[in-house]
Amino acid sequence: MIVFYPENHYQHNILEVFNGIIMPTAETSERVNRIKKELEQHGNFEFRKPTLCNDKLIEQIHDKNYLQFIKSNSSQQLEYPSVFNYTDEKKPPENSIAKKGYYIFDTYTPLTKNIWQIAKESASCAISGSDLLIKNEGVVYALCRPPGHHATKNMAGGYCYLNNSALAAQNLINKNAKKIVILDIDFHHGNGTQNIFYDRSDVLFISLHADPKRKFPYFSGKTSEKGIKKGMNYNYNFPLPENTNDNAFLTTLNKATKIIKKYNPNYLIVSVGLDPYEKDPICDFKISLSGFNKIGKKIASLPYKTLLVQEGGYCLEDLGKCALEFLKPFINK
Ligand code: Q9C
Ligand code: ZN
Repeated sequence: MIVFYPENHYQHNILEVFNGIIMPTAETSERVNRIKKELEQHGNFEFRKPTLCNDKLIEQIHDKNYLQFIKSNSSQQLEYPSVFNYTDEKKPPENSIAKKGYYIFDTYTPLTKNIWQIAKESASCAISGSDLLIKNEGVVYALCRPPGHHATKNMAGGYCYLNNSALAAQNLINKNAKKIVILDIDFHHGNGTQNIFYDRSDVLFISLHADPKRKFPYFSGKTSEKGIKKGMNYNYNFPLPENTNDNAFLTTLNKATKIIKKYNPNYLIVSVGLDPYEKDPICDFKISLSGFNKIGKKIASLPYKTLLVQEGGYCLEDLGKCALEFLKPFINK
């Protein structure tokens, strides 16, 4: 299996502010180091550098002013929002403190000195992966870091800056795909992907995740969020309770695969979070290693050209094994 890997990701090192206190984050460079090492030891994975994508593609998904905001950061320190937009003013502010609260929705996702280059390289992994699907090279894995599914059209958050899966989907649409499914199995709701495609019927979004009443991103991920305008009934959320186990997850995944088959997409993009894992330090599902293998098998049994895009997953100790168990069923698909 071909794997696209962002070789400069190790330069991306953040801290998060929680309840007013700056502290280490779970989103570290060691995450992708562990996954890479495990796949290299297995042997059936070929690592490639992505081709850096065109900014024009990014402008199709993200707001120009938001992109300008992340591109023009020149600070050497981590930059956090302090005051969030409390009005319904839609015009971007001039003030640099106001801007941070306008374009970042939490205190976990700081700007860094090279965030534009870093986020673009991560997105390019997913985009290069989608280009290979067109050439029919089998299933491709984009080992993206930073992750993408929380990034909306115009806001960073949840450790995400550019929406890697959404950019891959748009690239396929530009190259003549008519229907794409993005299936999101990360523990957290993919609020960014939902936001981007909420009024579109050409990209159907399905997310299995922790009930937002209990967990981040708190404000979205309810079953009642079904899309708007042309996108009505092209958005599906499956919020799940604490301690969701392999069987419960697979039962819900079955409902998702029925929706996918009915839509019959040209391509399937999977936002692969490994944070539903039973030992994940920040999550509360109970998916086992063999559970990831079963989830992989179920998704791999679908008859679509498939791109796997790495999102979250924070149990450093077992992250490589989680990835390998999930990926095994896709080798030689
Ligand atoms: N101590 C992804 O999995 N939670 N993002 C912060 C505060 C933020 C998760 C916890 C979770 C973001 C891609
Ligand atoms: Zn997550």
